[in-house]
Amino acid sequence: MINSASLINIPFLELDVQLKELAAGGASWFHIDLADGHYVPNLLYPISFIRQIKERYPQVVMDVHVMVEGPENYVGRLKEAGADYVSFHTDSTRFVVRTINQIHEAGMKAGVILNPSQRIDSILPYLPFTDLVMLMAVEPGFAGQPLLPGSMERLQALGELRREQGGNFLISVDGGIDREGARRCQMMGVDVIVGTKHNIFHQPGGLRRACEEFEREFGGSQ
Ligand code: S6P
Ligand code: MG
Repeated sequence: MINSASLINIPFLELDVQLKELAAGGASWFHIDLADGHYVPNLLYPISFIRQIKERYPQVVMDVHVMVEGPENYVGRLKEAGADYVSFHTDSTRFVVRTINQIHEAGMKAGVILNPSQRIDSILPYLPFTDLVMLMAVEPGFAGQPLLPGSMERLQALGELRREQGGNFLISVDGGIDREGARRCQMMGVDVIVGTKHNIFHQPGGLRRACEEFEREFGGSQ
């Protein structure tokens, strides 16, 4: 599985140091949350942040989580900034397939995201088009939340849907997954776990060691 470290966990004044620790620990994806204050009641990261991180860590996959209304309006600028995966919420636009196509036309990978209140099978129409499905195991918008009950069962259902449909998209989970949860995720065939305070940040041995341990136990980058 891939550990996609959520940069929201890094205090701004410690960005330089903690990004180096992540890189030294082998983190190959960075998860970058964007929020517009409309889709969710929070404001997160200017697009220029992605560009600055990508310039310094060109080898790291920029896994951008777009929590905005009308994500189709941001595709061009995300491409310019160096985004690799652009994932958006299916209820944030009336044009889900069109937005996926725009992301692909810009040369990026497209992901669709399921909120805790959405049915798993609501994703069906998009499966032939998407590169990744991300399941929210917390409500979108804020860091610091516990895993929502039922999230593991929902991941299981998503894995089964992928098997039934013969899809080849990645399954990603954002929020609240601790090490034990990660073991269960691995058995369910989850591909990407967002790195949070539950698994890599705020761990007793430090950030670098937590990343190395994740790599050793769950290994493999895509
Ligand atoms: C939530 C956001 C998530 C969080 C991540 C880290 O809106 O999409 O990506 O940043 O879950 O949160 P924490 O506090 O659990 O480390
Ligand atoms: Mg996120």
